[in-house]
This record gives sequence, C-alpha cells and structure tokens, in this order.
Amino acid sequence: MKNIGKITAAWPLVVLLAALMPLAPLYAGGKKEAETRAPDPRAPERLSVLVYITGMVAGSPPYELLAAGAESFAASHSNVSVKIYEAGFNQATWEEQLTDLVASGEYNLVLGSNPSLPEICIKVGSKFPNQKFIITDAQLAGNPQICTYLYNQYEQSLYLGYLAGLITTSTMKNANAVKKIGFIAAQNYPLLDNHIIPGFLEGARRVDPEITLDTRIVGNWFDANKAADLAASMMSSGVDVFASIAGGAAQGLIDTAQKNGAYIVYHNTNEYSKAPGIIVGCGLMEQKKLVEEILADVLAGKIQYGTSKTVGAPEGYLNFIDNDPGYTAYVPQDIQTKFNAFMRDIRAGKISYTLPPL
Ligand code: RBF
Repeated sequence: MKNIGKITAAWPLVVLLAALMPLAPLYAGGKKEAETRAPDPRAPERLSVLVYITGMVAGSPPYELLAAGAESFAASHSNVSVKIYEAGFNQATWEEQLTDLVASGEYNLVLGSNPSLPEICIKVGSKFPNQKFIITDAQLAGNPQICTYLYNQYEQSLYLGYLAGLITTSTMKNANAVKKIGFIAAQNYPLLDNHIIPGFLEGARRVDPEITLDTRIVGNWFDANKAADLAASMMSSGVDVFASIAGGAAQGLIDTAQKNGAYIVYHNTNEYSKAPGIIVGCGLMEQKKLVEEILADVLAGKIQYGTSKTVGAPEGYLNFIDNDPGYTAYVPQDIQTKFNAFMRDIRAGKISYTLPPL
C-alpha cells in the first residue's frame, strides 16, 4: 500500500481568497452575502476530490487516464483540489482504506474506476450518508449517493475481436494456420466474463465462425512472469493473436509475443510504440475526457446520483486508434480496409449485437 497523494497546487490562492472573504460584507453595505445565498450542496464552490485508485496507477490504462483527467481538471480550476490515492493490489483492504479516507471528512467527492467499487461504496456510504461517489467502469443504479458510468466493453471487445479474427485467418508473418486466438486476464469478474470475453469471441467469429478462444487467468494484476509463461503455452497450442486485461502483468505477454512472434490487440489505450509490428491494434477508452466532463458536471450541480449511464463508441467514449503507424504500417491494406469499414459502422451504431446483462 502506497499513498502517492498529491494535493494539486491551487490551494494557496483559495486560502488567500477565503481569508479575505469576511471583509467582503464591509464593502457591500454591511449586507452579509453568506446569509442571502445558501450554498448549493450539489454544486460545491470548492471541490475536494479523492481519486481512489483500486490498484496502482502505473501500467493500468483506466487508472492512468482517470488520474490524468482529474489532475488536468484541477489544474484549470482553482477551486478544485485532487488527491490521488493508490489502494494497492490487496482487494481485501480496499473497503477499510476507503472508510478511513472518507471518515476524515476532507473530500466532498470520491471518484473511482472499477466494477467492484459500487459494492464497496454502498457499504462505506451507509456509514457516511453525506458522502458522494462517482464511479466509472461500473454499473449501479438506485443508490442516492452513487452515480456510475459503464463503458460498453462488449463493444470494444467486439471490434478488437473482429480485428483479431482478420489477423488469425490472414497470411501475416506471425499468423499460423490454426484459427485460434487468446485472452490473458488478471482475474475473473462479471464485466470480463459477461462482456469482455464474449464480445471478443463474437467479433472474431464474425470473420470466421470456426475461430476458437483460449482464455487464461493470471491470478493477479501484476505478475508479468506468469503472464509471459501463459502466453508461451498458449502460442504452443496455436494462438497467434492475443488480447489481455491484466494491468501491469500484460508486460509479460508483450515480451513473449515479441520474442516468439505473435500479435496483440490492446484494449483502452495507445500502446503501439511498446511493440511495433506486434501490437497491431489499439482501442481507446476516453476516460480522461469522461472524467473532465464529470467534474464539470459536479461543479455545475448536474450529476444525477442514483443513476447509471452506459457509454460506448457511438457516444464517443470508446474508439480505435487507426491513424498510428503501429496500425497503418504493419497491418496489410486489405485487412485495414475491412476493419476500418467495420469500425465506421460501430461508430455509427450500425452494428447490431445483444449486450448481455452483467
Ligand atoms: N484494470 C487494470 O488495468 N489494472 C488493475 O489493477 C485492475 N484491477 C482490477 C481489480 C478488480 C477487482 C476488478 C474487478 C477490475 C480491475 N481492473 C483493473 C479492470 C478494469 O477495472 C477494467 O474493467 C478493465 O481494464 C477493462 O477496461
């Protein structure tokens, strides 16, 4: 457990203004502004945000983008302060750590990004009924303290799976004759089991219904050696294209794919430059944009607590990076043409599929 907490810089100015506030009525004909304008609790004038990272920032795209979005918003809003707190990989301690942080009373908003957070926030929130929580990458409606935003990861997996299908059935250098793709995941959880994995397989089978998927579980979000071993074993059984949701452990997959010659399609972030010619397709989760919009809505009092929204490519919150040389220079033109057409239809909401319940 490590707290890299960082209070973003603007407080000195806020403190100075706060110190001068009591003088203001003297210059307003003695009329005390504070008495005439009650603060709106839903639209705080000063916003102190706890960014609660369920793991570590480095190596995990959703958390890197969450922290970046919150920090960039704070940098351009002098009344907003942000603390980034890394809760570490021991999930059994997350609730207790969050309880202690909320108990300090320092934060008028807890912001996190993890499918398992709503359950924890329900418990913590029941002890602190004034605490508000906003969680992305999660789904919960009906709790008046919690607002959630779910990325449609079925959709991102569908288009990355489609690309994986085009590649495994191709004559590209590292592609073999076996119609088999692979997925390395850190752990099982409903979003992975019900959206991410089934979406990936469905996307590939839209290219060729005979494609099979080999899924392996690392057991944690950091063991790159284990992921490297899994990847090697999967390659020896015919896997030539991989995807993974494994945080820092994914580095092991990248190393094996580079050494032994396989392809990777990557969720959520631009990783092309990490392994040119190996990582040949990158999806994008617009988490930084979403977080900046969320914080603007918090300041404007527009957040509807108790609700959950699902956002995907047609809404502009998932995408595919198709203008990077890691894609344009390494994926054969005929595959690019087919995939770009599929992606255009995804963005336009023209690809129909059934989104399974979580
Ligand atoms: N994703 C990461 O990139 N890094 C993590 O450390 C991480 N930890 C997670 C822990 C739990 C208990 C769960 C349910 C998910 C975790 N995720 C992590 C997955 C992340 O929230 C998201 O679903 C995936 O990255 C797909 O976008």
